[in-house]
Amino acid sequence: MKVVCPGSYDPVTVGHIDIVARAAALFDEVVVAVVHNPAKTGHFPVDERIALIRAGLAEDECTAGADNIAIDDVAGGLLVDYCRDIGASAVLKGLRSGTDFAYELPMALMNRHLTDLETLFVPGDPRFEHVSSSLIREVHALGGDISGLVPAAVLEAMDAR
Ligand code: COD
Repeated sequence: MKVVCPGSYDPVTVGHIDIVARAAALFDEVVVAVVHNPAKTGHFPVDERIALIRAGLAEDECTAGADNIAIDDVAGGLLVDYCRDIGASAVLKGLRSGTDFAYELPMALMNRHLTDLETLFVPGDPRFEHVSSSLIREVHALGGDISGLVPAAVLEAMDAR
């Protein structure tokens, strides 16, 4: 069974890597889909986000060398159409809190309404409950220490900017 882990990944964090690692242990194929609006520039360009995900997966002991994880660039359009096109049966999302669930549930219901695409939720690791890409960007920009919360490659890329 093929599952998609969609997100902005701007940038990838240890919370994302944990969810992808757990997906890879459960499913035959995992596609990390970097979903973005081509009209908007994020913090990192999409090709760099993809390179950082690749580096982050290679750094992690659970995902290093895994041959069932692919990374894809999904520019615009509905997630349900992308999943149908690549033959994925479900999307998998990590939940940090009830707030995440409140944000995710309408999308899950809409996706099921549109094409019967199922959304599966896994509880995020409580060690990373406070970790989001936006907080990582903000804390780093203000000089805070984000080591241990992002792959080393991400820290290097953020320091270099
Ligand atoms: N622990 C566990 N899970 C985490 C953590 C953490 N520390 N950090 C993030 N996650 C999970 C998030 O809960 C989310 O499930 C996933 O990782 C990705 O997170 P982000 O922040 O990188 O990405 P988002 O939330 O900005 O991505 C939103 C999507 C791009 C997936 C969404 O907008 C989408 O599906 N868009 C496609 C267009 C579409 O079909 N729209 C209609 C939807 S009904």
